[in-house]
Amino acid sequence: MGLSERARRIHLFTILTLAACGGGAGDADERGVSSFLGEDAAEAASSSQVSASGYTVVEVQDGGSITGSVRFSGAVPAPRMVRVTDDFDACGATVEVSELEVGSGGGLANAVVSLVDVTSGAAVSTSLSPPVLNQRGCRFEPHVILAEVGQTVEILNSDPVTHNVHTVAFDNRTFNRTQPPSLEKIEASFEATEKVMAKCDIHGWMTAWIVVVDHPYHDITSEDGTFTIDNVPPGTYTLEIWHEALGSTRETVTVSGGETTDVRVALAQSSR
Ligand SMILES: [Cu+2]
Repeated sequence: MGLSERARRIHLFTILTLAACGGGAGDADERGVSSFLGEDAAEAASSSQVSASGYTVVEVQDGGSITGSVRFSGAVPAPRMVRVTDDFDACGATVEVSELEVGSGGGLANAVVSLVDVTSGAAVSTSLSPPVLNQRGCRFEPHVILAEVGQTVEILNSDPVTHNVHTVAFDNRTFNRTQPPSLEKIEASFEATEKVMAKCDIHGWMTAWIVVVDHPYHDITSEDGTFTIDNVPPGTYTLEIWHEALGSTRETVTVSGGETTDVRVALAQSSR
């Protein structure tokens, strides 16, 4: 395909030291996405859907892509071994809890990569299948999911034991529900863009993140740390890279029509 041949490579080998407290609360900037609409966007808005935050759904002409990878720089912390005190059949005798999932090449999984200042583009629903958060082997799977504002998230329990789904949020209503194996699913939806943490009060190591979005320009890094954001209207944007344990950082990216911009970022743990 011509896209990769013409790919414009911008290598941003940024080693970042992040503030120790930059974790879960690092969403303030995303909530502050500008609602200012330029002339073009304002014109498009007259016949298009506009979200509460000012994002306008338009037909994307000659979109470009952002691909790249997020790597972890530094010594990977050893996993923590948690001794299970109950529900051995489902959870095992011990559970290995890793703060970071780092692949063999240093790729960092479960980082959320987002365009934080995009004001118009494709509809989010075209890129998201109904999000499902499962509880299996006393873990949430996957660890991070995306959900559109107002979209139904299905929370399942595949284990033969009771779990408890308790969300931690600031801009969304929280809930705290017990889920025995007999309860096929819990359906939840979220009103505002935010990174919502879900945890199980019964098994303290069980955590997950539901990233509530109002546009499609997000991705979650895979096991090798790679990500792809497609169909981006040409322009210059701020790309945020967020990880629950490492906080967030931002890069400026320029997207040209029909081309791919490559972004490579390394995150490091702060010296605490
Ligand atoms: Cu549980």
